[in-house]
Amino acid sequence: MATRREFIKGSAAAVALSVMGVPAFGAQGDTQADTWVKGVCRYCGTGCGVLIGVRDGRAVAIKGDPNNHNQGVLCQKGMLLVPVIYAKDRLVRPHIRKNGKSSPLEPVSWEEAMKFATDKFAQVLKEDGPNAVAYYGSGQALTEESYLANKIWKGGFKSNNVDGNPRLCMASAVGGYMSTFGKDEPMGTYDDLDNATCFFIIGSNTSEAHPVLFQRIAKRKQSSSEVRVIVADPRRTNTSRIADMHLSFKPGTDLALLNGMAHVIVRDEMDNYRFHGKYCTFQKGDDAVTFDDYKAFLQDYTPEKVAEITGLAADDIVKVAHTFAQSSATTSLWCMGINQRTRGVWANNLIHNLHLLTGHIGRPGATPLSLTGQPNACGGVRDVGALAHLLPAGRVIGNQQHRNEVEDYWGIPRGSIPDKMGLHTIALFEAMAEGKVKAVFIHCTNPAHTLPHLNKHTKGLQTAFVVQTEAFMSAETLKYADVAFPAAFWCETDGVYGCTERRYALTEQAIKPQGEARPCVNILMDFAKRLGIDEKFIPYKNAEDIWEEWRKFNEKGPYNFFGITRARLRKESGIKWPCPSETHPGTNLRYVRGKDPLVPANHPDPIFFYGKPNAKATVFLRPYAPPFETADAEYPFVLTTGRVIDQWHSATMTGTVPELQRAYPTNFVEINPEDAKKLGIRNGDKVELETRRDKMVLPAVVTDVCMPGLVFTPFFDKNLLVNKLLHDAVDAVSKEPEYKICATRVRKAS
Ligand code: MGD
Ligand code: MGD
Ligand code: SF4
Repeated sequence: MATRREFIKGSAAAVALSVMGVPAFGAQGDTQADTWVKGVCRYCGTGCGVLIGVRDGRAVAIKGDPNNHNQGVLCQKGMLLVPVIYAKDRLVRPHIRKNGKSSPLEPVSWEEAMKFATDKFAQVLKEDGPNAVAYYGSGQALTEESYLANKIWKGGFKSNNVDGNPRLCMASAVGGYMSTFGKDEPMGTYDDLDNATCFFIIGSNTSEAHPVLFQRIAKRKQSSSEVRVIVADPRRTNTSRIADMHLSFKPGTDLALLNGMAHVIVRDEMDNYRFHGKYCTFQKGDDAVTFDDYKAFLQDYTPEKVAEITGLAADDIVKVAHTFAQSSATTSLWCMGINQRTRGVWANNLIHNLHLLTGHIGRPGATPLSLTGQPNACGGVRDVGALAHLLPAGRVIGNQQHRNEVEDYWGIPRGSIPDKMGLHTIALFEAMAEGKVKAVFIHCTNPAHTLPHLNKHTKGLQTAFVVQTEAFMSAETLKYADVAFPAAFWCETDGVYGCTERRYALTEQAIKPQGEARPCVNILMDFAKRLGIDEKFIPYKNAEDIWEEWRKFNEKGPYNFFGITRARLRKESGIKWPCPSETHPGTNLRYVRGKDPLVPANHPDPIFFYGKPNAKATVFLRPYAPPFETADAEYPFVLTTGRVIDQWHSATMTGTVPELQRAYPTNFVEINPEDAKKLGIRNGDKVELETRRDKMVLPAVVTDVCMPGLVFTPFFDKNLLVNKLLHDAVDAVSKEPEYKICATRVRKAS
């Protein structure tokens, strides 16, 4: 077996080839297409524009959209999307399990499947009430689907049990933006990557998870000797290849590092007093404090103390803080290494703190920019509020005025939306196991593979009645489904995706759905109407009607994208909100006078944090706290999990493409050569990982990507469900699980 380093070199070459070498107008497949239909890549939150070549009603080719932000460039996953549509294991007929969980899934007609599903839901709604039903959705669903499901559940069934996989992914970033700036979503965009002189990349393996953005960062680095790249990740990933400084520190100690950087910046007077003095307040818990209190708090984070906690050299902490502060424009990028943590929201706050302290914000190249994982977690779930505590456009369940605004817009009596938050993901699956939630509608996600602590949470799927929309037979969750509805896949239907940079873009229908598959908005509407939801409440003929309603919802308020009409989306390759009118070009620099249309032109200050009642962003005093599990004498290693470039989550899609599957055929465990030597493990040996939850044997990849004491495994392989090993402790605020850190034993398997 190739070492991880060799893998990475191979992947790096693949990235270079597929990302850098592919000419902007190159295409994969048969280029003799009759028509080219505009869309967005099905995979990551980079949101690359694509053109799908169609001939005789079949998708035959794909190329990057030269007019979208990716300028015609795609990575290998994007380039290999077309064959996924025609994979042999596409789910193309409705199925039901007639006699309970142990009976087989059998193909039936749509009518029989719908009746079976809605009879059970009707029974549960009648006998157990709205809190006994739930919707579990996805940042991969189209915006219209998530908006519709949210409306049906919260306004129709009167159940706030609406959650989804963004809870596992971006919830901590949402918590960070909401608490620091008062509103969700980044203020920066990808244009900042072309202007930054310092990149602070923390907890993101950009090269494997957002390859086209990585290429843009690499290009920027090559363009000027002034540009510095700092990568803070316990693993020496492919991303660190372009780093001037790679900080490999003890997993879970980011809070100390970030406070340490703030300490140095303030101590060495590299903070921008004019900026934070004017635009910020300081807060400890719920209490307002002063800048001097903050300085006193930072005394606990001298470089020497932080070095002890993190394992870094004190000098490196000073150097990194100076580089961050002294560059002319610093962009921070982060992803799951920060979010999937029991202190994920705090870690997000501390990244924002660094920008607010130094004034690296609101200028081209100077911004905190969280990278979104899924193609539509931003637009589809965060913006439409399809989570248990949210309502559309930044409103929250807990606020009566917000509920009333939504009720009025939806034309339902005030008091219809329950005032109590629904169940967040982990609580939802627990409630399913306890029999409190009796029926769940799972849409475009595969929780039986991707939830943490799987042995515990699959009990919920085993106990509750499960209706699932799916596109591929290999999805692990189908093993628990009572009803499987075949979903029209990417480019078999139309809808909007919203990516990392607040850009909404349309994926148009290019071909007919395979077999009997149907667009999920049709499935949801049929389902709801059979359950008595009034036609007038969901009066849509198609996804476009839903978009119209949603666009108009946002005519006023801080999420304004009234100007993003379907007609514009058809013509333009994505538009970034705020965008209040049909002639507005979209916004790059949010909260900036003269750039953001929501900042009045005559506002006295150049920056206006209008998300906050006092128009000031908050610098939070957040102390270091260790992760939920740390290595100890009994379980002496830290296990972390994550992505590889060629596989997507549970691999139902990428696993069908031989070129991608061959690159990473199975999960494996990365282990440092020092540790391997001590344990007598060689490359390719079978290694047993044992945590407090379960144990599992995986092939070893001996490599210095992991620091000593740390092991890494990807999670795509359904034959080795590594999520059985993980705990399900969540962030106190965002309720996002700490996938990134648990304690484990490591031994050579006999
Ligand atoms: P991960 O591999 O999950 O990817 O994108 P990323 O977050 O970039 O984790 C990133 C890094 O966090 C890892 O390199 C890991 O070593 C590091 N890390 C672990 N513990 C710590 C820690 O304590 N501190 C810090 N600072 N870092 C730590 C995820 C993104 O990728 C997401 S959310 C989705 S949904 C998409 N999924 C996806 C995919 O499945 N496959 C591919 N190829 N691309 C994808 N893109 C998106
Ligand atoms: P996917 O494989 O993307 O993973 O977790 P999931 O969302 O569960 O599941 C998408 C499902 O939708 C697949 O079954 C696919 O076949 C199906 N599908 C594809 N296209 C369509 C369609 O058009 N319509 C419908 N209805 N279905 C479709 C992702 C989750 O994983 C995320 S987002 C994160 S950030 C977490 N990260 C993470 C981690 O870092 N480590 C570990 N160990 N586990 C993790 N799990 C989480
Ligand atoms: Fe698709 Fe992400 Fe690759 Fe772009 S970078 S082509 S969105 S997988």
